[in-house]
Amino acid sequence: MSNSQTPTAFTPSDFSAVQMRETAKSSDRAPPTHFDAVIIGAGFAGMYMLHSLRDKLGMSARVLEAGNGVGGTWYWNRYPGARCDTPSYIYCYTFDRNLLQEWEWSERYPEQDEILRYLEHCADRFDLKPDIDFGKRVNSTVFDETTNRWTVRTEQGDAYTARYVIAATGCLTAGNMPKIKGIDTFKGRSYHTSRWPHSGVDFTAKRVAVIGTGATGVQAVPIIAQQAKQLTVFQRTPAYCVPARNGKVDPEVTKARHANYDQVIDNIRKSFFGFELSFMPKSVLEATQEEREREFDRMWDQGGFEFWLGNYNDMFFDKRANDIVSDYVRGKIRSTVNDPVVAEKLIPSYAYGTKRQPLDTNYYETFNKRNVLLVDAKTDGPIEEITEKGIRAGGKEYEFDIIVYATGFDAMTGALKALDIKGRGGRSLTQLWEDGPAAYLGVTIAGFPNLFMITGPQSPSAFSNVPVSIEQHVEWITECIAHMRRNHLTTIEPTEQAQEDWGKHVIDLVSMTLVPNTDSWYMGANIPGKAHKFLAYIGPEGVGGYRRHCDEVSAKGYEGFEFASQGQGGTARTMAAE
Ligand code: NA7
Repeated sequence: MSNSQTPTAFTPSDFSAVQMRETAKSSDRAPPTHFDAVIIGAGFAGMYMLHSLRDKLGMSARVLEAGNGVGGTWYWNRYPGARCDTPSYIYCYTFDRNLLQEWEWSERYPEQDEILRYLEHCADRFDLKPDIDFGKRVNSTVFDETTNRWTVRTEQGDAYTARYVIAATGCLTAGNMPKIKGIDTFKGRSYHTSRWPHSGVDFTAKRVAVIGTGATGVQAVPIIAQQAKQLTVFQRTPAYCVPARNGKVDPEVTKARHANYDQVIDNIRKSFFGFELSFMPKSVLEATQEEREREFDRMWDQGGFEFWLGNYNDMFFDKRANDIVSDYVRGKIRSTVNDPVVAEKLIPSYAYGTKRQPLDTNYYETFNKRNVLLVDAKTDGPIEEITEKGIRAGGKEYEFDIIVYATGFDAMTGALKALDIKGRGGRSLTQLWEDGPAAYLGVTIAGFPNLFMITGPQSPSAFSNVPVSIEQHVEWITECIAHMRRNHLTTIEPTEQAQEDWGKHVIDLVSMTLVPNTDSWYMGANIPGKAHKFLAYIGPEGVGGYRRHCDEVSAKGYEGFEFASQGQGGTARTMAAE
């Protein structure tokens, strides 16, 4: 792969063109090519989907991938400090016990390049690459009701037809480049963390701005601050960070986990969020102050998501309980940041845990460095415009050589909308989802036959350890397609009623928590104009309960779905059971 094909610095309004440079290859229109299934995306999800359909069901399948390599998220997000916040031993495939035994992770939280090496290894091990077309960005996905086939087209001019389309496009794929006045006028270099140059960026002796303090900004800021002459962090909403406490994995621990992987897998599959964590079976309001402090300190010292997903069981539900947890983290920020004025700017006011928990390594400490400045939208004034020389905020112009946009994603729906999906009667998914997504079980959509989403909206997806949810969806979809093939069924789609009921269930459940009260990407609130609607699923028993529910749906002959079979006499539509 030549550097000319990799993302580079760019004019921000040219963001989509940057994504395109990655894929700019042949533009000749090729004749349609037919497969049983087209899978879009070659990350964790697309790779396992290909392996399942091709090697378990013997189907012809083709993966279309915009990048020039496998890895999805881990192919694109190469910014300084990029690493997974899930412990490595459970951020991997579990479907192949030999693969689990073969691979040894070096750190508690794997770095981007280690995950990418792992996925490369998996692609080679399962011989996936011959069935992946790289450098193909899908821009049209249309269902033909006369043939019951999908036609999938790419920006490169290719056309594929398939009985099934599986969108393995990821939850956090479509980068959010904010529409800030003057954004193209900046004469220095601009980068978005989700499209980082493969050759890296040298910050030495540079004046650098980072816009955004979500999980990405929190990882990047301490690393950039080590190199840059001057780093200015533009914060719109402060984050509650918990220490990652990353480190090398003790070989004895790895050995013990390898000896016990069946139990680990069982634990994560049945768990609430796909981790070996569960809430404490107690209200924080019932605990004595001494007991709380002891538990909070224990989780804080342990590091990682336990403080978020293994805390007292009323933290997500009761504002008074949440206040106690929030105050503990606020206290930690105050005691870490030397300048009390800066510390107050870094302290969030919303309920702890209702935005994605960033894990940090020296994030708050970085604001004690002399070369680091925090510009807070609330107290110093919001960003007004990007100028030729830098950024104007709160009436003051700050000058930079480099601006890094750590401004996140059009989460959950952005990548799906980019496929320009049209179902029965030419119905556009983008239009249908104007008021927010609707998807039965988060896997399928009424009026879009044989279209499946892996970790789609209204499934646990980004509110879980994603590989666990990916494997569950891939296995459920594989079994569903196997069922159709055994029963000579041509199409499957959910009924409008089932979809509506599921959507109501999703909203009813999340409404019991504090999550909808906070503006976050979980709620679609980070993108101007996007509908405010919860985009994931938090069930009464989480990932484990959701898995059981999906299995019950299939065991009841795919309850809520409608099948059609195409015989000689035309199409018969049934609520089929095996
Ligand atoms: P996030 O979590 O969406 O964070 C993006 C950050 O950028 C956040 O602090 C935003 O503030 C800020 N932002 C976004 N637009 C603007 C504008 N226009 N002006 C100023 N600041 C802005 O994305 P990440 O990449 O950090 O993390 C995404 C996920 O990737 C993460 O949760 C993990 O699951 C992996 P806001 O909070 O919206 O006020």
